Amino acid sequence: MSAQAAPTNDAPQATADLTDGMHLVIDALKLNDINTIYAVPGIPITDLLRFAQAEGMRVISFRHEQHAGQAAAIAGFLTQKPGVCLTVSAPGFLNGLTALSNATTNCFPMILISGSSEREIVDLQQGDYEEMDQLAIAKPLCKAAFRVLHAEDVGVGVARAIRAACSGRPGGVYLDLPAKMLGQAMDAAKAAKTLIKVIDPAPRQIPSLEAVRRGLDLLKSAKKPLIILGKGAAYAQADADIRAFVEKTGAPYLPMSMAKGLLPDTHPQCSAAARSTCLKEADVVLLIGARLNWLLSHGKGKTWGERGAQQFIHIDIAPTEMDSNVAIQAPIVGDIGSCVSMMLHEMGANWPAAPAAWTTAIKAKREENIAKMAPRLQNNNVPMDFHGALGALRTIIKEKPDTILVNEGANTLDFARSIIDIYEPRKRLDVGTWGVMGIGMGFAAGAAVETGKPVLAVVGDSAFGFSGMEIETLCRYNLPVCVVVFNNNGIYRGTDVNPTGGADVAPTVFVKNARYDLMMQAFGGVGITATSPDELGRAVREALASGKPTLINAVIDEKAGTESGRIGNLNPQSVVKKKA
Ligand code: FYN
Ligand code: ADP
Ligand code: MG
Repeated sequence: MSAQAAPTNDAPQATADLTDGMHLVIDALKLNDINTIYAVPGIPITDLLRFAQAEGMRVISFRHEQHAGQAAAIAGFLTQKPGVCLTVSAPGFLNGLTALSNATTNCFPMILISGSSEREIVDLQQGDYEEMDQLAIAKPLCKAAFRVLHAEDVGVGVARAIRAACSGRPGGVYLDLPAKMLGQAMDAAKAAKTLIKVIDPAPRQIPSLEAVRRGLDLLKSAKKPLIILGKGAAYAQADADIRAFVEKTGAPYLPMSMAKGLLPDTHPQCSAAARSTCLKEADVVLLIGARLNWLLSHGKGKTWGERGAQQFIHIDIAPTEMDSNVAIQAPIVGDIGSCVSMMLHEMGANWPAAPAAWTTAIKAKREENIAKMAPRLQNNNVPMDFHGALGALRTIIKEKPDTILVNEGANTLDFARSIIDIYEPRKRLDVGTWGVMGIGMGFAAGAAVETGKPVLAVVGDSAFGFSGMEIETLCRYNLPVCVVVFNNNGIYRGTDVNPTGGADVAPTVFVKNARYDLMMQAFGGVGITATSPDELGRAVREALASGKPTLINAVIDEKAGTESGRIGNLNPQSVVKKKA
């Protein structure tokens, strides 16, 4: 589409038969059914954002590029189309890199587009405005990176970015657009011919029949089969086949955090509540879209019973993921939808039930752990502890299973993962593979914009601090997000003290009894403080029913937290004896 009259700025008025780089970027995105841009305006992209909005795209402006990028990244995870984040040059580009890297690490399709300085000045290091070789800096942090120097190449650049982000293992892509190119004019009719509608950006990767049969033979031979579902399985959107496959095997399964809800956490085969036993004792482990990385102790050591006796079947779209940590006896390389449907077909009608001795043992362990935890979830203590507060939220998600839960923190993350059951696919969005604090408000905004569903963001007070200013963004777009800040006065807890007795507080302690709810009121949102699980439950129900941007400051006992939640073991232990 040729350029429209600029809505409100002094940019040169494009004439009917001319277009320019900015409009070609918009046309290329719209041609590929990308209709939302997450951004922070500024030189040289402010007008591009104005034009995009004038041409019917949704433009969501944030206060910091990292959170615009996190919103774009989670948009990619939820829709399988690349989320697009647009930033200014240099500092704005750098602010977007955490999100670009996080998308790549988590295999979310996302495109970071940044304005940049002119090559001829940057390459001679002559000191341009925000001079930086952004393409070179981005390359190691993303799946692919491209620069477009001529307006007639915008169509190719956007097409390549889309295909790189979505095909194979999805990930983050960087697209570098120097300011001069954005203003480059060209004949509109000629320009239209340079645009590319990407055909089949994420082609199915069909596994070999031999690999599928090898995997099924190994699974059938198992005395103690275990299936582990990872966020790749959630991303695949092959929900019905995955459920049918898991149920056909009858085997216990473990959902990694963002795979929760592929089958309801209350499913009889869900063995999350017997995690340690499953990992220690399984003899054949089928990984579906889950990597044997740190979250699974690299497939070896104490977590796996030190026996090294497990045999692994691994379904992943990335061939080089196989053997990355331990030997994989049955690699099945392909997209999960194709792999699972082929396995279902090859299993035929008479697949043997999983060995009863194993399923019975796991069921017993699961019920024992659930029974042990149950009473702790019913308390109405004041000040609240994590279990009482999360017990109230657990009940609400059970009542409203289509609510999207965003979760970050240390104790707030780790306790919520095992306490709040998820019932539908892609309804739990959290810190994922990299443990990034600060995904909260960006993920909440992106999920609300992309799905229109109610979002409940349950975040630690420290985690909230990384993106807290974005509650103004939530209010500005009136997004249906209820933020619950678990306020325990600090990182992990609020009780550390400065051993010197000096005036400075301990490094992990915050202002006592901070009123995060008043921040939300400052922007016209609903701000409430809750001091008991009952109060918290009432306030969240009201917020989800109203659809209004709400922040609930949930006062948690500052003694309740543990250092680093469930991963305290990752902290180095000092040999130096603490001064008495
Ligand atoms: C789980 N469990 C349950 C339930 N669900 N018991 C009762 N009821 C329910 N519903 C049990 C489970 O069987 C385990 O007990 C225990 O609770 C913990 O389960 P979890 O959390 O799934 O398992 P674990 O051991 O913590 O998993 C390791 C991990 C996880 C690394 C995958 O901790 C994780 O994902 N951490 C992310 C940390 C992070 O990224 N933090 C951000 C940075 S903040 P047992 O089976 O008896 O062991 C840091 O400071
Ligand atoms: P809790 O609910 O346990 O009190 P908080 O949100 O208060 O959790 O604290 C979580 C904290 O964990 C983070 O804010 C941060 O200080 C720490 N942390 C752990 N891993 C990371 C990481 N990868 N990046 C930044 N902070 C981290
Ligand atoms: Mg805290």
